[in-house]
Amino acid sequence: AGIIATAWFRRCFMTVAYIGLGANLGDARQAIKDAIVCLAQQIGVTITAKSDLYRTAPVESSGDDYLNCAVAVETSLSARQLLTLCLKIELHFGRERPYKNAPRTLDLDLLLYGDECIAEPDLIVPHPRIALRAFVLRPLADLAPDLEIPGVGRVSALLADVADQRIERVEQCCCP
Ligand code: PH2
Ligand code: MG
Ligand code: MG
Repeated sequence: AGIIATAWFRRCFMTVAYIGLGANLGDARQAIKDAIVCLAQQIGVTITAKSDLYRTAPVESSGDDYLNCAVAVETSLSARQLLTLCLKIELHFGRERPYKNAPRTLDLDLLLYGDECIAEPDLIVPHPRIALRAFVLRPLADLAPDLEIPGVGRVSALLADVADQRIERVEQCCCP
């Protein structure tokens, strides 16, 4: 009965979301690792999978190469609450926004929230540039290659279209 109740609870109250992590300022590798630990400690957020860690060329950005990865979470938070949490954690890790796409100590992007499509000025899900960026699609493919991004397409198929972007795996799973 416990197992059935738990399955029912998860189906009714939990959403699977995907969060992309990136950094190219300071100790990017440490910031990403620590941010995942920080996410995991939040009430209402369980990390269910982590992608490999990738070194990626800056896209419409400058500075050093980025490190990027992604995590799958199971959450009882709303998309809005999850976004607010991501922004709070970014600030905790010293995020500054001197100009658009500036190099950053930590970026946490809400990529997907269940199969929801949300279009509010400051909260767009699926992430608006999700299909254009290997640094998002490659880590997502580690987590869910067959995932159908609502209104966009299947992760594995989208990934084939960004094969020209420089990305290399640097670590098998970016967390302890
Ligand atoms: N994030 C951006 C802009 N460009 N390029 C790479 N390689 N990785 C990123 O995470 C990234 C970017 C805006 O958030
Ligand atoms: Mg971003
Ligand atoms: Mg961001």
